[in-house]
This record gives sequence, C-alpha cells and structure tokens, in this order.
Amino acid sequence: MKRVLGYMKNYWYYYLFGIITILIGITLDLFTPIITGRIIDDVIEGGQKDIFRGLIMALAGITLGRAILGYAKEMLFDIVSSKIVCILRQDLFDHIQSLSFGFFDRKNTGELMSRIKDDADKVWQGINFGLMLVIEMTIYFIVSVILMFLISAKLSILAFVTMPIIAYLAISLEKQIGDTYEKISEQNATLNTTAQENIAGIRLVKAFAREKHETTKFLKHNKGYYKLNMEQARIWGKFFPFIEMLTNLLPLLVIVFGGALVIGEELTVGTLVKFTGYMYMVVWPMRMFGWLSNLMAEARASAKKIDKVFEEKPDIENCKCPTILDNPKGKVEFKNVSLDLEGTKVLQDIDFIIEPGKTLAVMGATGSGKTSLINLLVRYYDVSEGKILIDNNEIQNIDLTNLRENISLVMQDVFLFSDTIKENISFGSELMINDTIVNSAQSAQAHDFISNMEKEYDTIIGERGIGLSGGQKQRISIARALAKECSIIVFDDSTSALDMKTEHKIQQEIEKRKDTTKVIIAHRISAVKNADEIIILEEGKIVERGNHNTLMALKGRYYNTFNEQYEGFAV
Ligand code: DGT
Ligand code: MG
Repeated sequence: MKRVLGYMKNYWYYYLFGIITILIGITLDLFTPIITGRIIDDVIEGGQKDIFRGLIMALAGITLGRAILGYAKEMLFDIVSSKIVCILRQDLFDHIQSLSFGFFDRKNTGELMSRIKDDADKVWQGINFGLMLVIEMTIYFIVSVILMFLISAKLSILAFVTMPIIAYLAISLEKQIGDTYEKISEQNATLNTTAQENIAGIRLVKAFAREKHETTKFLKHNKGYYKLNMEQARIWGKFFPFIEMLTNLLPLLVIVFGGALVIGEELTVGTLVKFTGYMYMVVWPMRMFGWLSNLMAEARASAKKIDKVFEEKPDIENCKCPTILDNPKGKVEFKNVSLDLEGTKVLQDIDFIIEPGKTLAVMGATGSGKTSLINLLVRYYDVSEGKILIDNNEIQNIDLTNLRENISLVMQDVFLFSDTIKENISFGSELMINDTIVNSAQSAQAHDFISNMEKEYDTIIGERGIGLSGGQKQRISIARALAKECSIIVFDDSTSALDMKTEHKIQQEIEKRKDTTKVIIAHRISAVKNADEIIILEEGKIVERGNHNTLMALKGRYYNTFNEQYEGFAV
C-alpha cells in the first residue's frame, strides 16, 4: 500500500486537477435543486414567466458542463491510475527478475502471475474509479448534508435516523466481504497455477493419459473458486436488500413528513423539492458505500500481496564494492566447497583447480551434486563453506552481472523462448553479428537442420522449443552458449540427447577453443575422456579424480563405467 501511495504522490497534480473537476461538478449539481425549486415557487406558483427561459438555459448549461467535467474527471483518473499501475507492474516484474533461485523454489509461476496481473488490476480499480468515487461521494455527502440542515433541520434529522443503520450494515458487509476476498484471491492463484502447469505439461499429461485426473484436479479448484464467489454473493445478498430498502424508505419518509410541513405552511413546495434534490445526493453515496468499501478493501488486500513480493530480498546480493573482471583468463578454483540446502549436505569438501583453457569433466550418478556445482559457480546459490575463485578473485566479490556475463552455460534443462531461432541463439544481444550466430550454430551442429527450415534462422519456434526434436533443442542451446564467447563455458549434461557422432563433432569444435576453460558434465565416457581432469562425484563428495588413463589404471568407478558402456566393444 505504501508503495502505491508513494507512486501516487509523484502524480499529485493529476489528483489535484481531478479533485478540482469534481468540486466544480458538484457545485454545478448543487444549483440544480435551487433552480428546480425556483421554477416551482417563482414560475409555476409565483407566475414569473420571464425568468423561466433563463432558468431552463441555466439547467441546460449545467447539464452540458457536467458532461464535459465528467469526461475530464474520468480521463484524469484513468490516465493517472494506468500510469501508476504500469510502473507498479514493471517494478514488480523487475524486482522478481532480481530475486534469487531460493525464492523461485518456494513460489510457483501461477501465484506470481496472479500478482503481476490480477492483483495489479485490482489496485488499478482502487486508485481509479474507486478513489474517484470515494472523493466524490464524501464531498457530495458532506455538502448535501449541510445544505439539507440549512433548508430544514427538522426534515434532516428525520432523514438521518436511517443513516447509522446503513453505516452499520455497510461496515459489516465490508468486513465479511474482505475475509472472503482474501480466500478468493488465494484460490485464484491456485487456479492459475493449476491451469498453467497443466498447459505447460500437456504432453506429459497426454502421454500418461492423465487428462481425467487433471480435469478432476482443475474441477476441484474451480469448484472451490465458484463456492467462494457464491459465498461472496450470499453476503451481498444478505446485506444489499436492507441497504436498498432503507435508502428507498428515506425519500418516502421525507415526502410524507415534508408534505405535512408544506400543508402546515412551514415549507414551500419548491423548498421541499430542493430538499428532496439534495437528499438524493446523500442517498446515492450511502448506496454506494457498501460496494465502494468492498472495492477498496480488495484493492488494499491486493496491494498488500504485491508489497509482500517487494519485501522479498534476493538471497544472493551483489558485493558493496564489486570487482569487474576485464577479459578474464578463466582460471576456476573450488577451495573446500560445501553446500547445504535445507539441512541436506548437497556438496562436501569440493576442491579443484582448472587452469585457463583446460577442461574439467564431472561424472557421477544422478543426484550426486553435479548441477549444484554449477549453481554455485554462477552464484544461483552461495557456498555454505569454502571459496570459489575465478582468476584468483573470490566470486562473492565479483559483480554479479559481470560474473554471469563471463560464464557461458548450457543448462541441463533446455529452455527456449517462443521466438525466432536467431533470437534464441543471440538471446537479445543486439551487438551480435550474424556470422557469430551462424558460426556458433555450425559448431553446435545445428546449422544444417536450421538451413533446411523454410525461414532458416528466422523460423519461430514454439514455447519451450515445440516443433523441434530433443537433440535439436539441445544443439540450439549449445549454439546459444557458444555464441556468448566467454572465457568459461559449462555444459551440463548437454549432449545427452545426441548421437555419438554428433556429440563427437561438437566436442571437436569445443576443443578448438584453446583459450576457453571448459566444464563438461556428462554420463558418457565418450564425452569426458579427453578432459584434462575428470572428477567423479558420489553423494556430493569427490570419490575419484584423474585423467582418463590414470582413472582406468585405478580400476575403480570410472573403470567400471567404462566397461559397462563399452562392453563388447574394442576401443
Ligand atoms: P542429475 O542432473 O540428475 O544427473 O543430478 P545432479 O548430479 O546434477 O544433482 P543435483 O546437483 O541437481 O542435485 C544434488 C542433490 O541436491 C539432490 O539430492 C537434490 C538436491 N537438490 C537440488 N536442488 C535442491 C534444492 O533446491 N533444494 C534442496 N533442498 N535440495 C536440492
Ligand atoms: Mg544435474
């Protein structure tokens, strides 16, 4: 909420103009009952026909003025609230971008989508017509009440008897609706998550013929959402008729008692009409009170939810005086590194040095900590113990962006954007020339299949690379990493979907990069055997290390893997 108020402060002049238009509008409105009163008292009863035209013209003028002011007011509030929510949404998106892996491990996509879209929309409603109406209603209410008292204190007291009851009903309504809205908003996030996950994983769902299971799951959340909405409608249903009844009763009471005052000649008919005119200006805000407080409660709740995301701080922070690596040589050093995640020892006492241009290969069973090693190198997580150094600089002291700019990573889980192949390889780097893109694709053995496509590098690939084979996706992600041209490149199980021949060709291309330090994570001996050092991980610890020959001579795990993979082949 504070954040939204801060943005609003920056645009105070829009609100000032908005309030001015509201004030002028209301002032014009206040003349309407006076004019109608005069038409009745002076023209109809008093027979002053000469002023009739003037009064009618004044009424027409007021109507026109109201229309123009109404338009200006709507526009002002629309513009300022859209501006503010646009900035809020952008800041929220940027903030989410800055958060660390740990945050995304805890949150799911659907929930964050709800914050960016639905909650921001609710805030928009609140600071747009919500706020506009609150200001308008309050002024209307106060001014009309004063004028009513000035005209007839007796009638006013009568009219206000019903007011505390309406206020009580509206406050109870707001509280109950507020509680339900909280649940509706949570359920909305769950519904979003369920739909998003199902659509993203639709192929898996179909492969396992689990459509029915997914439909049931969605139905459950959908029904929950429906029930909560019904609960909200029921609460409305419970209070609304009373509010309606009381606000309708008010004019009736005024006409009956006002009529009596007219008969008793305490009041003229014109004054009664004038009074009734102002009374309607009071009734309107009263009717809106419940609905408005509900709308504002929702906006407040959504703003609070957005604030919660803003309160999240990245676990991985940039160093206060960060070092910038200028053309690093690419020496990588792990010094007794350990990583604990939620009480699990994922890595323990990892120690190695890769000299610039050399290759380290990492092998190990699934879950042994290979990817975690890389997550530490690019600071997705920070080490629990030990140090990681690049060119003798501790990575915690290196500027975070600079660190990541200097490491090229082919992730195990290939991610491609629904964009052109060219965009996916250059990844938005406008400075990248076409030659770099094509050369990288050639090295990644992707150029041929890309050239065979109708639009070649301009072919748009579907979300996550739909329309491409697993191996094609891997090759594009390798091309993306090669195009980045860094002094350190990491391949996390990135040739697993390729045949041995293609894998070998890519390897040869990578080996040509003599100045690049390479980290290759793989399960196949063929992918690691040329490395300068091979380490074998087991439950987060290095259990064997050496090059191909020394490890073979050791006749340990590496040797056994070799025999399993090459059984029956003479190599
Ligand atoms: P792979 O890719 O299947 O061959 O396996 P690795 O060797 O790449 O395994 P890795 O590093 O992804 O995971 C090592 C262990 O760490 C595994 O037991 C799962 C655990 N782990 C990974 N990420 C997280 C996390 O975010 N939180 C917790 N608590 N544990 C994690
Ligand atoms: Mg892995």
